[in-house]
Amino acid sequence: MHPNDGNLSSNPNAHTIEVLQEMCKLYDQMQDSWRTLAYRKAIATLAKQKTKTNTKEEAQALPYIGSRLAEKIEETVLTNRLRRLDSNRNDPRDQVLRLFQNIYGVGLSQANKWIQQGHRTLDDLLQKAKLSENQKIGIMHYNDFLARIPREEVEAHGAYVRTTLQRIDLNFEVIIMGSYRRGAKDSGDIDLIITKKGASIGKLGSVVFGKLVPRLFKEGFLKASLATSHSNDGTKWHGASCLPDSTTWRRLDLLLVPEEEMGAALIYFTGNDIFNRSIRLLASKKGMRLNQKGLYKNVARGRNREKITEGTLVEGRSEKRIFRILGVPWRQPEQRIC
Ligand code: DCP
Ligand code: MG
Ligand code: MN
Repeated sequence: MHPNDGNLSSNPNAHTIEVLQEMCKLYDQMQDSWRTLAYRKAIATLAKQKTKTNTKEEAQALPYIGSRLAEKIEETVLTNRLRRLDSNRNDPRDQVLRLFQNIYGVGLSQANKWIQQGHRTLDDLLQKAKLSENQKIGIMHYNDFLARIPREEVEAHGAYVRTTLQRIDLNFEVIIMGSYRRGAKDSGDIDLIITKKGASIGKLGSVVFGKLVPRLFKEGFLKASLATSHSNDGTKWHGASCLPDSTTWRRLDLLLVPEEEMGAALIYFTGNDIFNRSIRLLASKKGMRLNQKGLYKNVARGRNREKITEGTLVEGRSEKRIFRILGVPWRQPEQRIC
């Protein structure tokens, strides 16, 4: 789960969760996806407790918490910190690695490459490294993109896009998704679904890419497009936006969704990513497949669950019906944290 989903400050395990979240981030940056997932599940479990979890035994009795993690929870409660975290924080190489990996769009291998080339600071990179346009923007707006976006500001970006879009066509809708829809008090970026009743993906694309995006750039609201390798299927736009009275650039993601795919898109773009992984796994165990466009049946799968045929569409339109067909009790977005 994300630490800012729901209201964590009132949680009896708030401090423990904060420390575990830091550990989780370290493992994520080391691309240790197994430990990252284990930590995230444990964090979500702790966040649901009504009382403080103090001992190893108490922790281990909870779902998704094994003995090693239970020991770490006890250590955190007793010492207010984790030794493992301290040693990692003080290692200069890890500090540079973290600095570089916190550049938007930069992962472990790119960060390591720069370190091997002898770079140690953001200035080194700007002056000496060969950078892509995306990387330059990520470095120039390093602090902007790392900062959390208050809920009201997420709303203001959504409203800005909506107003501009509805001046082009009143029947367009803009829905704020991601951690915002899960009720988070602040978000890492702004995720918007753009849709219109009866409009095909081609029609949506021609309005959004042909009119909306150029207009938003001209007005100075959009500042940059940030291409990613998986964004060029004509349904997504990634970039940066900035409110008229501000100088802080925010990350903005647009997802174009035709009406008949709305339910599947709502599930996908609400997340969180862990929830998506588990609901997709459940679909695959039932011989179905869930992606951001729909729920499919009669999907032939091979030995390793890899799909052999696409299957036939069962449901795409309605979020609730997808849950029902999968046999998953309805969960409010606020509850979709693991
Ligand atoms: N998503 C996913 N798998 C990913 C990335 C995203 O399923 N690898 C889905 C679930 C996310 C949603 O897309 O909730 C939006 O992605 P974000 O990266 O914007 O994540 P959130 O909005 O959930 O959190 P944040 O506040 O950090 O933006
Ligand atoms: Mg988001
Ligand atoms: Mn996003």
